[in-house]
Amino acid sequence: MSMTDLLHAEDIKKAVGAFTAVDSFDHKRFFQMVGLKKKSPEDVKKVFHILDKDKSGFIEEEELGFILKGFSPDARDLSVKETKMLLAAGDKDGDGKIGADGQARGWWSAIPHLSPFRSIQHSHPSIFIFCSITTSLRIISILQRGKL
Ligand SMILES: [Ca+2]
Repeated sequence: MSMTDLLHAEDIKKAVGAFTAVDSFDHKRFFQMVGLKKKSPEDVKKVFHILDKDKSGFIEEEELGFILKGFSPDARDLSVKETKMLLAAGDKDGDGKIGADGQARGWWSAIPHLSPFRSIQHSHPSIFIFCSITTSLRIISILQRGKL
């Protein structure tokens, strides 16, 4: 699977073109421009796996430097400064790499429907409603027993 199977080539071109100047990279704007914001969590994971060149399950610092090339082969590499900032934004547990799920939330938080709660609401509305109701009932029963 290639990036253009998931995202529009025209969006990729525009997004990559917007950050050609060194140190101008803004990951939130980039992910939005490239169309990730409109994608399902499954598709975002597919994009993640394309960027994970060595298939380690993580996007390590070396891979982050070439992230733009993952979208478009003729794009520039990120500067050391941009790479560090991008890593800091996505690496919430400080292990020096970005994971596909929880650890990527710093990045994906730029994509509102991908926050964990919203993603359940989005992909499994009935489960979401069920969980909301059971949680509410539990809170009510705790309150009734005066344990809160
Ligand atoms: Ca990797």
